[in-house]
Amino acid sequence: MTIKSKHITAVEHRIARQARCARNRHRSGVLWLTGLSGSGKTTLALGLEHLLFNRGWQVYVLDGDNVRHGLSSDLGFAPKDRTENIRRIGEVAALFADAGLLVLTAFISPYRADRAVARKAARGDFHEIYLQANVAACEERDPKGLYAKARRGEIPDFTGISAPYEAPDRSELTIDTAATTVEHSLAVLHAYVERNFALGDRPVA
Ligand code: ADX
Repeated sequence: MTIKSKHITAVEHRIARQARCARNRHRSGVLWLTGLSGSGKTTLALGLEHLLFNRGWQVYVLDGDNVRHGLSSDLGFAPKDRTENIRRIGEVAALFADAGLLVLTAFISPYRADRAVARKAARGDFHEIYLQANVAACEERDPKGLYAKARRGEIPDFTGISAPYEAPDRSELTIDTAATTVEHSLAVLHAYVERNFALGDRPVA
């Protein structure tokens, strides 16, 4: 990334990230959920956040539809807008991770190169979770009625219909959400988080 400002010098924090993680009794990092609209990103991110919060974790969800009401309210769905959306979220997620949180992101993030940029921003603490539901399954669910609108030509650049989705080739975890229940997907995600982020003995909720 190029930096436009000149004469800027980064400062060292006096509280190390490890100290924050030790206090929270879990590692911090980014769990990056990617998949088509309707693949279950928001449902699973919110479910996992709830479950982990109740067990004492410092956890927060960044969600596409929400972020597009604020931080990314100036962006649409053209490729360069999506790239900028994901760049911003990647940087914000990295900051949250630096603050000691486990960040769950729920963005379509259709371009491999953009996800690679987000991965780089998190400097290694990035886990790409692919929610592998195909267009037919997502269209069948169509929770917001957007696929029907896109088919009628009312939404341009709609992912899976008139805009591409590039499936991950290096995801840390893949869940076929078309072939499994929400409860089972949540259990898989929870087990993954415990394996990769838990530290020491935690209180039982
Ligand atoms: S991303 O491509 O930049 O990652 P993001 O996750 O922020 O997308 O936003 C996707 C959400 O915006 C979808 O869940 C859907 O509700 C809504 N949406 C509106 N227009 C589109 C579109 N053209 N393509 C995909 N999603 C859209």
